[in-house]
Amino acid sequence: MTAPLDVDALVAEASAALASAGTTDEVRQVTTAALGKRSPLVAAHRSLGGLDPDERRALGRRLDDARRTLEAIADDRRRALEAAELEAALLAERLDLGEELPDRARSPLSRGALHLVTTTRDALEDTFVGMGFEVVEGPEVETDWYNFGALNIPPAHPARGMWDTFYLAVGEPETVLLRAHTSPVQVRLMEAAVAAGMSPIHAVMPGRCYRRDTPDARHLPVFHQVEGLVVDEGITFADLAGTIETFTTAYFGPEIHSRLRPAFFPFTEPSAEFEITCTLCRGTGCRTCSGTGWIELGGCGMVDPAVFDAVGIDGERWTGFAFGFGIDRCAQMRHQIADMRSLVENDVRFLRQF
Ligand code: FA5
Repeated sequence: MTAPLDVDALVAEASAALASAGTTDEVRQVTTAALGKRSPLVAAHRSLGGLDPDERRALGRRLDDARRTLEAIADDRRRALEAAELEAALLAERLDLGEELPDRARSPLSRGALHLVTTTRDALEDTFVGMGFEVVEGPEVETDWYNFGALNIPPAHPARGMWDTFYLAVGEPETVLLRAHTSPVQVRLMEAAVAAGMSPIHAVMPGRCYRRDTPDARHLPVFHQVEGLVVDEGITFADLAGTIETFTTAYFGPEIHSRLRPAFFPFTEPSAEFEITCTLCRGTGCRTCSGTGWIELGGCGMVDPAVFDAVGIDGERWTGFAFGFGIDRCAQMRHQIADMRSLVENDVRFLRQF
């Protein structure tokens, strides 16, 4: 007969061991020692058969209670240790790159923004799309034919002096160039329409242009234009004037007026210069408008029959108008920028205003 088991002492001892267990592994070891197959508790259970029924029932109940108590304590301790172990692992694996960086690098990033010329181009496209035009683009590196020849400006024609052109050292001299205006895109568009069996054209063609112009308050050597072309049956000069007026008020607001002044372009006849009220002085005259109160935005006119001939359109049946004006000039007028060179100096203090 073995000495009777002191159940209370066993429970007290095992709970103290569980309370001081520092890892889930230790909890497992203590639990196995107190409740496992070779534990005094299980041995006591096995010896229950040798007791009389009353003693057997009483001790059996105490042994079961002790097991339940210890299991509950072990569970709580295991859960608490698991949570602590997880937290420690997360802390150890955390990568905080920012802590090593100087303050400036940790401050919120300032977001970039689109350049004023880009947002102006977008707004102009939106205005024209709203008026029923589609948007088309063409190449910046052009041939003499598209930039000049097809536009009724043959080699050595005096009108070439209107566009001081950059030529590329490719092929025969002066045959490949950086386009000096967006008008070559009208030629490409009309050729494509003819190739597709000819149907009406209502398009605007925005893009970058290049000229050997000295930078000043109203000129840059690299600038942007938007070309417009309408070809249909029965188009007249009144349609052109109406389109220019509708565009001016839609884009600049009702207080800005437009006017057309007779001009010359080899590819339109009649031709006009398209001017708007100077937005800097509201028409009274200032340095930017050279004291005239008006700023030239672009040129326009009825498509010259010679251009229709060059692309193979029947000028007896179809008529059309074209216009071309500066996008940078538009941005300048819309935002009252005294000097166009500010647009390309990349001073963020200036650019951030828009
Ligand atoms: C032309 O380039 C013609 N292709 C416009 C045209 C198209 C006329 C269709 C008739 C029919 P012009 O050289 O005047 O025209 O230039 C038109 C506009 O482009 C100018 O009024 C101005 O707003 C802008 N522009 C011209 N050169 C510069 C420059 N160096 N810097 C900034 N803007 C410029």
